[in-house]
Amino acid sequence: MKNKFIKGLLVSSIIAISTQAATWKYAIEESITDVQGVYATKFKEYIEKNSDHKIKIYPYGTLGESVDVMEQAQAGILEFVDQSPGFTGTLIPEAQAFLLPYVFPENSKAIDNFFKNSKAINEMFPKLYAKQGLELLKMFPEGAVSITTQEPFTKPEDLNGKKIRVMTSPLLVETYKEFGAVPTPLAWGEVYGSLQTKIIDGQENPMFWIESAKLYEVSEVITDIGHNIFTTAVMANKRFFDSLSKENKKLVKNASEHAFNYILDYQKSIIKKAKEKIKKDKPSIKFVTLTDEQREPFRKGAQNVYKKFVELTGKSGEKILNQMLEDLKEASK
Ligand code: 6CS
Repeated sequence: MKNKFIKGLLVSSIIAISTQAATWKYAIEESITDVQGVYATKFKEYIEKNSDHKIKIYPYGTLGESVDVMEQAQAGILEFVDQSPGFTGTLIPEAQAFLLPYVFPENSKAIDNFFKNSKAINEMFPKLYAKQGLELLKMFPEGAVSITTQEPFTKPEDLNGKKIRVMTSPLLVETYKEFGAVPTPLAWGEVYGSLQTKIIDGQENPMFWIESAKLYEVSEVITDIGHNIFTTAVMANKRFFDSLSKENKKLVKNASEHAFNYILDYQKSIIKKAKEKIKKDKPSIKFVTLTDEQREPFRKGAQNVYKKFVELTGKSGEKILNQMLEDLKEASK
């Protein structure tokens, strides 16, 4: 009788602990008004509306560079983290599949379908992230990647000798070598200053970020060669996620879905405004879109980057890339 009573007491206190209101820490690589910040805010709103838990968002600059923040998430100091494959590539080489040039279509409906339904994202990548102590919750697009430079370019030879900053991914280094440039991997915090002091000549990023981080102030030309869509990923510390009750796991999944559905349209809606703001602030800026014909040599170079990806990631990378290509075909139907 006494044993039963103690057992009951134990069970109810375990339930009480696992359902206790908590404050979960969530770090992003951008400011609160940027795409990752808007996603995190939607996630927070859902969690706080549907539970007693609270979310504290840590924007870029509060906890260190992206790589430092990831270490904190893996160690369980942070419960949630947003990190883009451009940085995760050193930890999970296969994540660099999202950086491969000319893999994504330019059709935005197809891109949405892909991020919603991709088997690679929803079934294969979570296993790879889990091996690094991370529960992959969502991957989402932040817009087409443009290249900023000091001078116009229309072919790879024009980029010869030009130092183009990339995120710290070996695959992005290979990409820009194929594009004719001198790839220069740098942490985000060094980009504006390096452009200003002319240590580098250019960099690549989506339009909203070129505007919000004021990269256009230290660039003369913004060129679209249609080579990539900026992808990011939100994950939870796996030990933390696994320790959650069934309801809390569901809460986190639902909050992710809620934020994801919002962000797909949101990230599209800000591109035009960003471009207009840049033009207004710096009328001398040149926007260039390469024609299909002009893109051809860049597409050709991309073939070697695919080979390099398989070299870097082996059978596992090849398998996931093939699945991604199949998912993209399906998404474009
Ligand atoms: O280029 C970068 O490093 C940054 N770009 C974006 C769009 N988000 C965060 C990242 O650190």
